Amino acid sequence: MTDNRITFHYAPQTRAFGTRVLLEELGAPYDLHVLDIRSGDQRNPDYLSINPMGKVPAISHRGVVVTEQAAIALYLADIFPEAGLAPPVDDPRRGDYLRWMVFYGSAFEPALVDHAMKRPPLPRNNSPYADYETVVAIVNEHVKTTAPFWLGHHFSAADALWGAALLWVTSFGIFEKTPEIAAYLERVTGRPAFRKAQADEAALLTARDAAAG
Ligand SMILES: N[C@@H](CCC(=O)N[C@@H](CS)C(=O)NCC(=O)O)C(=O)O
Repeated sequence: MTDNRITFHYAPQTRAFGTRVLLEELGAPYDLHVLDIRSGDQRNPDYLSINPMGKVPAISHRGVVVTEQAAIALYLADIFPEAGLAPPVDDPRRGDYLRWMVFYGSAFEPALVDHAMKRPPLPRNNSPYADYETVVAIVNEHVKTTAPFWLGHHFSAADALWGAALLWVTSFGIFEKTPEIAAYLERVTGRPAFRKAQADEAALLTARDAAAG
């Protein structure tokens, strides 16, 4: 029998949350390796041998290590095809799916972080994401026109990534919670997997605080 168990390198209240949502949506078996990033666990040599960036999330699966949220989501959704959270390779929706997963890390996050940090914008033709306004407009237009989920009718791994990220950026006030974004977030965060990931994370934080005294 193939061992499909995942080791999930995770820290609460981080970008690893979306991966946790996806693992729950997939019904994937996983063991948590919890890092305390406040005390620098992510820079221990053991962890740097897993992710030299010293970042979470990361996963280990059958001797394979995957880092970067979007890559992890693409990998997991393909490893558990029975959950139907990734359009198959010959599905016409596959192109859109791949585009949005990569756009998240290569355009959306850098655009938001640069803007939030008030970094001077690069000339549009040198910037990997054109400009902040374009990125925001593209995402808002997508959410307005594609419903109920990121790729249309069916929940996919793209929703675990984008749902967790939009929840994070709207709650930090660095992305506007338009009525359409709010409605999308309600649909994603109301799902049992999302709620379980939130409840499990809250329990972990409570246990950590109690242990710290
Ligand atoms: N590009 C990475 C970013 C991951 C990331 O920034 N993780 C943060 C937590 S939200 C982290 O591990 N920070 C610890 C540190 O940098 O020391 C991804 O998308 O997975």
